[in-house]
Amino acid sequence: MDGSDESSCSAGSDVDVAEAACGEREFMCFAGNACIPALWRCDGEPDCPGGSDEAGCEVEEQPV
Ligand SMILES: [Ca+2]
Repeated sequence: MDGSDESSCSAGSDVDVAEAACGEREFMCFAGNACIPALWRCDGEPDCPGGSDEAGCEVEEQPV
């Protein structure tokens, strides 16, 4: 390794993240890099791959 594998990673990450991230009113799924409207989070229906939009909710988890 001569560090060349890192050359395109860290530089300008702030801009890249902002560009790739979801909007302020959107929630980014943990899997699939998918964005869903924030209102869809914790609405009781899985919208993200794997249902990660429901997994991070602070509401009571359903037993089943
Ligand atoms: Ca949902």
